[in-house]
Amino acid sequence: AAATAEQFTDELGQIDPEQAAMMEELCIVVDRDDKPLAPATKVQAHLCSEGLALHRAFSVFLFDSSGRMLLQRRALSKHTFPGYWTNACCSHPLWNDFEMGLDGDADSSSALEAAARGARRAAARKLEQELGVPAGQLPESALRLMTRIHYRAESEDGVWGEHEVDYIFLAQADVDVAPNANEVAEAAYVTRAELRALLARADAGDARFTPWSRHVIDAFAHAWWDALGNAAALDALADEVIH
Ligand code: DMA
Ligand code: MN
Repeated sequence: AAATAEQFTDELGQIDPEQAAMMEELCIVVDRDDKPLAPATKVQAHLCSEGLALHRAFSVFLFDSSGRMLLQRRALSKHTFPGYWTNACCSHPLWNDFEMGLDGDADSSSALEAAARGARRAAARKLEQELGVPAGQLPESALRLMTRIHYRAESEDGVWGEHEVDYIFLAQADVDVAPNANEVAEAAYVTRAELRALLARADAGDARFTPWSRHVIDAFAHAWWDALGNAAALDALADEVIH
């Protein structure tokens, strides 16, 4: 921890102090097949100058019972993609047995099942810290793993970036949302038509979407919308591929 603070003092000094305090979290560096290789601090894994090591992440796409999708606009205090619209909640499972799913009956489950279990736990942690969703309102079993995507994107400043295997979870539930202002500038439920209108605004340069949320929306979310509420149809849309 001391080495991190010393090594990246300049970069950490430029960002929001509450965000900087979380930059010693240990991300899970993985290979292209999503096999864990080593821990890396969040600061190291997200600095373009450090090479953006591929690491594990999750993205929750949350719908309410009437089928509206929860979007958030990232707080300006976020060093990556500040002020961008994105899906309900994203972050990283951490390098520990609990969030790597290596505790308990790990021996009897596949590597993907274990990793997904860990990612669901990280999602529960961040849904509470970022959006104020009370623990238990969205049980881990409610997070349906739809797919994984591998992507790399630099933030506009060229200093910070992402390079992730992102676990894409879908959930449909009515939850209480109380956004943490250090994480989220604004949260809003949108109908399919309202999302289309916001995407059109983004295409016109009037709003911005994070690259991962835009990709998932364009490639997958429209099909999910047709299948919402139908477990078999949602199962049919899920896969074990890293896109
Ligand atoms: C990182 O999200 C994860 C993805 C899928 C981009 P984030 O920047 O919101 O993470 P954190 O809230 O941990 O800073
Ligand atoms: Mn990341």
